[in-house]
Amino acid sequence: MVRTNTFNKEEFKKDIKDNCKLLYRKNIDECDDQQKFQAVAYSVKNIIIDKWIATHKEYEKQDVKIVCYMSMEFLMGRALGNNMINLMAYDEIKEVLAELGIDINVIEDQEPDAALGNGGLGRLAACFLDSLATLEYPAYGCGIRYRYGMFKQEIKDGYQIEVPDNWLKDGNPFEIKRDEYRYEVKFGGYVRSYRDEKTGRDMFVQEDYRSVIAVPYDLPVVGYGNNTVNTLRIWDAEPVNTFNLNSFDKGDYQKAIEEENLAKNIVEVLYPNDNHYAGKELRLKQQYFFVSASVQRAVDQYKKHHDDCRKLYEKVTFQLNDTHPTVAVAELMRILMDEEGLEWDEAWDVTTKTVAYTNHTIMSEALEKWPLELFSRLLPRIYQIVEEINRRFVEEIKTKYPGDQEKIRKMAIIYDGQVKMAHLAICAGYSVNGVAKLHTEILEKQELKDFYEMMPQKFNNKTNGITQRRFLLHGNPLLSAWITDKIGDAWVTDLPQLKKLLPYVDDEKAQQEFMQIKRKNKVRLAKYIKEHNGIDVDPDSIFDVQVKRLHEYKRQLLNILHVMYLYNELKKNPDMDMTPRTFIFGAKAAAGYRIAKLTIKLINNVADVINNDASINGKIKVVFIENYRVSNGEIIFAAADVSEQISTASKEASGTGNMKFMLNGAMTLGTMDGANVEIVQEVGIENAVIFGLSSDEVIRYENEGGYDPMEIFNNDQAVREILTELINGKYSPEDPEMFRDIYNSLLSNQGGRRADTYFILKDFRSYAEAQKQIDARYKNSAGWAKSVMLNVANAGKFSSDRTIEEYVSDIWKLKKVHVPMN
Ligand code: AZC
Repeated sequence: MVRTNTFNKEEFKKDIKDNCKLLYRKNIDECDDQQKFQAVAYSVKNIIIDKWIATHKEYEKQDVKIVCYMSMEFLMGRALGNNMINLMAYDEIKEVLAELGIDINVIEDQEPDAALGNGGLGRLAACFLDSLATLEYPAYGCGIRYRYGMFKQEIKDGYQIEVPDNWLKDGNPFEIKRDEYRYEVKFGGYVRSYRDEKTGRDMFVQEDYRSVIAVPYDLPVVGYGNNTVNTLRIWDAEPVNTFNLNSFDKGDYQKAIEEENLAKNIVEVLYPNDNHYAGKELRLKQQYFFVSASVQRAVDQYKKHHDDCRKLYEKVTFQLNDTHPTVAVAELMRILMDEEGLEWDEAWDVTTKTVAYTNHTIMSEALEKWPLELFSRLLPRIYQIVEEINRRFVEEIKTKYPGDQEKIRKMAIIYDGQVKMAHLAICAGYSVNGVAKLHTEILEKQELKDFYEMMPQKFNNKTNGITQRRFLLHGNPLLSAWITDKIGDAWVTDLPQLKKLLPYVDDEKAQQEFMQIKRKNKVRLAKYIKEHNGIDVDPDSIFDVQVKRLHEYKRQLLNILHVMYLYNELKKNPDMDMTPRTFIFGAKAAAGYRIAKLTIKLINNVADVINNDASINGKIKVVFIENYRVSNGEIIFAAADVSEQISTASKEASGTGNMKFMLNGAMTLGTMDGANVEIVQEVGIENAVIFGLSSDEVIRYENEGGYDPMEIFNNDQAVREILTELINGKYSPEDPEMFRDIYNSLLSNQGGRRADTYFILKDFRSYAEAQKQIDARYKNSAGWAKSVMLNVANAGKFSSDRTIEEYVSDIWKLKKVHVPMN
């Protein structure tokens, strides 16, 4: 397939100028930067729109099967640059803007990140959409149009402050409101049942409910160099009838107010928890809201061309991104039975061929379990259906394992006064997948063992991936150009082509070119850090980076404890031979996650002390980058030498940041966890630095009730020293007790929680050794260059294009649709 664009520079220039007039009644020179961004974005949308129309015409014409990727989160980042890239018009548009005296980077920086997600799970959804459109597969992303996305993080006095992310403030030029696809979503009330005398069927009607209207906004998802433009459909909420508020109909006054509030609240804000379930009523409302609207829409779309809902699965599949959209199972059953008149068995047959589930974590605190009281009050009809699904499932378990109460306790959907969403998703889904080999193995052997034994055919692995269009082509233009110069540009849609770089890894000139590019990217990041943090960092130091959500299992604490240790070593031995190192952190902590926020404060306080100690000659610098997100992430990945992937083995389901670093030529310093295992397999163990307990060892310790960190404390003087520094005021002279909770979490059991739950002290020495190895390896500059080039050359597997092809052939069974343009 030939990927091309049909870009006309002069037309485009005129279009931008016209937009300035149409939108702002101004000439282009009178517009401010935000207005210029809007004008440019509308011009780009103008190119997209014909393709978007053509794509959906073609889907209808060919009556294709479509995947609905159902997700509470889509962490899209900025759209403008990505759309320009995928239209293959980036350089041309950059030129047009230059001719108008406009700097493309300034324009791109005007766009707020669409941060409708927390971390890996939401960003994965965004990468998947990019790959689906590029590979010409029919797909919808289905989600929520949060008025406020992931909060903006400010660091004040070392503390994280959460600032609301008003991302829609200036309007979103790419979105289109689809008023014609409005759906009512009902909450609460009760279910009235009666027998329909004509048909003899039992009927169920929800009464005395409160409802909202779901209104979709569509965002284009542009395929790379083709005519495919898929849709991310995110739902906004509107009150059923605002008019009631002004009426004198006092009887409805209360209801009208309640519905007005429901509409206002339901899509107000993204819950800022990553890998953690908070169990809030509003969250369940959000889930049912977008799921109900999406499923209603999918069924209506199907009925446009088909009259037999028993074959719905031939035309649509719902992929559940974690358990968050799992009410889709019961909602689809409800629509098929209560509205389309199918019998239970018929509806169940359709549902279990339509819904598939992806698990993204084994962390027990992330498992969604809704209290029966809440669930049945909010969703009375849905609850009835879940009860019946559970009743039948328990019968099945009894038949398969007669007399085994334990199986029922462990597998039932409803148990102990709770609805267990993962059990519902597994019971109803036709596919259950993990997101990396190791993760899927742990699911099968441990976490979901009983389910795997009962229905092994459902289980499969889909190792995650990332899109090289954003994380290399857009984020790292220098390296992209270099690669294309060496091997051509086929890698943009076929990442394993990077293997063609192998002949260059021993070539001295190529190594130098590669490291020069890395250095330029480090200078770019250094500039960003200077502008945003006011800290000078040395581009010739090793950039050692850990950017990801802040979570205890990801062990940012291990990293900063090691920095404290290294600092002590350096103080004791000022002539210590080490390459200067810049430790770079970036992480948001959930607003209510106390120990995570305290860890941010610790990192910043350690940074303060070390960065201001002139006696170490700038050999160590510590930087905490404020408000880590997709857009500055692109700059960070491109500049990294060392990629810190140091989660406690078995805890990180996959990780995807690890892949972004690898693709940009950083060395992984990591544990054998998640996709790190597969990264090492691809690049060779000698081109990564691996340390720490294995997942088997961690699981064994956990089954034995932990280990004794006091033994390490008592025997390892250097460890004792840094731990003591947590409570002697070295890093918090104004309040020596400040970090007491971190100290305690490492050394004492607390209310059912084991001391050092995440084996930080257990892995400390092994980590420190690994860090030493990094220093030694970096000293050999040719060896280092070769290793990081090998990382790039072997990153092919980690394209989300590969992941999507696997989902398509094993789970979704979609056909490619080539969209013609006339
Ligand atoms: C994350 C996993 O923690 C991460 O390892 C994985 O790469 C990512 O999903 C994408 O699969 N999980 C989450 O963000 N959240 C939950 C609830 O699992």
